[in-house]
Amino acid sequence: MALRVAVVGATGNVGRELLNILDERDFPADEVYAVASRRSVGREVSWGDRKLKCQALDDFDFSKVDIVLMSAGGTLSKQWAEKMGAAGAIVIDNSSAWRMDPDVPLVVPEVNGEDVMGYGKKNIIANPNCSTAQLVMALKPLHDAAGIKRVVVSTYQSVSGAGKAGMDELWNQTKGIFVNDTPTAEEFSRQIAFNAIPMIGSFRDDGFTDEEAKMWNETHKMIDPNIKLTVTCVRVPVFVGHSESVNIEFEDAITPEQAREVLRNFDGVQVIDSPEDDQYITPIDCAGEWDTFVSRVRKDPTVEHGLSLWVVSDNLRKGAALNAIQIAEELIKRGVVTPEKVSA
Ligand code: 11C
Repeated sequence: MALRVAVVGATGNVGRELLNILDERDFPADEVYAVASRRSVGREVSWGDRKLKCQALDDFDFSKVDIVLMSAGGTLSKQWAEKMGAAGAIVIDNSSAWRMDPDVPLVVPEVNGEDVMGYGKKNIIANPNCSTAQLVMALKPLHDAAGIKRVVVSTYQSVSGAGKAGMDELWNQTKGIFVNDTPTAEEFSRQIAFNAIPMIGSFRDDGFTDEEAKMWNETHKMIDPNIKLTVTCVRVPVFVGHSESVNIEFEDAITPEQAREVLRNFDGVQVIDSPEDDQYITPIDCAGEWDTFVSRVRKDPTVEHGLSLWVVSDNLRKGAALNAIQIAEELIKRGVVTPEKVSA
């Protein structure tokens, strides 16, 4: 008997990717339950070539599953994750609700996979924000190689980060503009079609947004609290794939060639970087991929030891669903959940 998994938020962008990736990676589950809000009960979603009917969150018995993959927003996570954990399931939560809780590990397996072992206080493990997940994939090997002092990041975030409604808004505004419709902005604070919006989430008193603060807080928790980061998050009219311009100041010398080598040797990172052959990555190239891609690695001549780079990843995959499933795989690898244990 293999593992039993519940996907909560199964009809959303990330929920559907969770089901796709469980199948693609041949995750050892023999039961997968699709759980959603009451209005989605009975709706069918696909797990490979199997069809699952959504069950209501309110009625679901979480004691019958080993792992909950939860992507239903922070409010529902706050309300439900501890109860699911108390019922015996380990909850891997994709929202921001638990990330900074000292009793909840925040994990990108390639970066700090060993931290999953701290799952036990609440039976919850948090998945980082999508823009942080791909950032730490690039920062961690470089920090280990040359010690990062300070990072300046500007993001170019796709509309799928705001859910299916965000994708629909870009699609409808883009079509509408060709027939002289007046665009209405609902999911985003301004027109997103043919535009760029320097505000994601909500403003804080210090002028940054909460999306920007997530990137430094989560990087500190997963890699090193001494790394200084300043961040600007921007929404761009791209459907899938977040991009980041990353400028790094190091303690020690590191050349672009050394950085490319270090990045290439890190699991889950691909370096696509040959200006002489016009080779670099764009979000369209990374949609549907598992890896984080790095391009445009170059020396920053304005500081003693500096590099600039471009980091791109599928925000629904490494930024969300894939990372959550990798956390579940890490739990299997470390013997926390095993098919044998379940059948015992
Ligand atoms: C976006 N990064 O692109 C956000 C979505 O804290 O999990 C994910 C927000 C979060 O809009």
